[in-house]
Amino acid sequence: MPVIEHLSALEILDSRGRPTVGVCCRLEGGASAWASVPSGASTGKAEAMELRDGDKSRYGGLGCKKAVANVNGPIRQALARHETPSQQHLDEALLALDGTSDKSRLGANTILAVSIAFARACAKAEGIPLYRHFAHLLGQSPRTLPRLTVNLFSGGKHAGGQVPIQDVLVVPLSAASIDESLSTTYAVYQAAVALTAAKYGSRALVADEGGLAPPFPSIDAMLEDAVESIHAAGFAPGKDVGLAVDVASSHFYQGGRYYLGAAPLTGGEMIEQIVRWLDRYPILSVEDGLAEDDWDHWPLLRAKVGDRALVLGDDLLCTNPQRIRQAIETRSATALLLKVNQIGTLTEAAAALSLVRSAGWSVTVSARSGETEDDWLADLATGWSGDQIKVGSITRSERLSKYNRLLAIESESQLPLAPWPRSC
Ligand code: 2PG
Ligand code: MG
Repeated sequence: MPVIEHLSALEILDSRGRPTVGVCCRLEGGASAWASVPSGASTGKAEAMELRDGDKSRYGGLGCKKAVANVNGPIRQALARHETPSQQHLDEALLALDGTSDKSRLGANTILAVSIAFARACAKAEGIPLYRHFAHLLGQSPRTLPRLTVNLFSGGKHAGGQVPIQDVLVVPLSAASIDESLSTTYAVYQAAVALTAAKYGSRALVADEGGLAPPFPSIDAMLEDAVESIHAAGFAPGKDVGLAVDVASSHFYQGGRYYLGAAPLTGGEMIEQIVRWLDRYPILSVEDGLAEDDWDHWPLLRAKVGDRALVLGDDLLCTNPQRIRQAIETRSATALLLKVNQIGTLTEAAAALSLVRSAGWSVTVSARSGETEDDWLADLATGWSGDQIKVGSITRSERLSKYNRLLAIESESQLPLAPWPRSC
């Protein structure tokens, strides 16, 4: 039975140069592991709270020294030298120690770093790869590798808002492996670099998640350019390579209206707009097509597009079992964007996963826009049989660490790639 011998934390920097938390967990017997946690920019209102120092003289208040002190102080005191029979025991102990509903006392960033470092140390102690350990937490074996959804173009909060929607992603559909998915994506990405240079005179400068972010004159131009890049790379749009979009519409929703273009749209009009995009472009997944609070319209969105594309909830659901239950009851979505740091522990994220699986939904396991070089997400997506993974573009090393880990997992496990899900 694992016994934590020592826990220690360090404030490190993420891919935006902002502080985040890394934790080292050492078990009796010597297995020791390190894990660090990501941070979002386009966050949902219902996300668990990250603990930040608030001292404006340092990193504009974003420092994580308090989070570090929580690990090195009360968390270590409570957990070290006690038997921790399982991940669930650890996570429940952390939740009890925190004692708040939003994890604001210890911080969701603090708690998650401990949760993942413990999981990785246990995998080491068992002598198995992390993805297998993650699978075992759910009482299963790894079955598939997640299909890639890769950021090509960025807008919204990840690129200074030159277009309101946040991401256009490519989905290598005909690829039969992670290896082939990445080489396909590379070809499309290079075609997009050439196309944006020719059209907008822009160098291949990238946004927070490594996507290209030229000054698209409109959302349609962004989507047309994506389709043109697929063609130019020699692939058939919708057959070899499809598209996914993160509309991230909570961030242009105000007073019941969507500020997408010149005229504000009602929820019904926003849905019509999404249907028009689906008519014109090979879009297979629509994330946050509506705002997180627009519960009235989500069932209509699902009814109108659920048989053509994934109706994927990010801000809507925040990986939060309570919100997911509401969405299942109201038939508001068909897929969960699973971000462990939105909820703060592996155990609660597993509960979220189990809920959506029982409703027959699909799951996209997702990174955040602020990431570290840590690659545990690739193991999680594999161990938990995520249907898709969303990590960002194929530039920037904090993204590549996850893709490269998937390549290594593929090479050692020979697991097949998950098929694109049928609509539910
Ligand atoms: C999203 C994520 C990842 P952020 O909205 O899906 O792309 O962004 O981490 O900024 O919330
Ligand atoms: Mg999103």
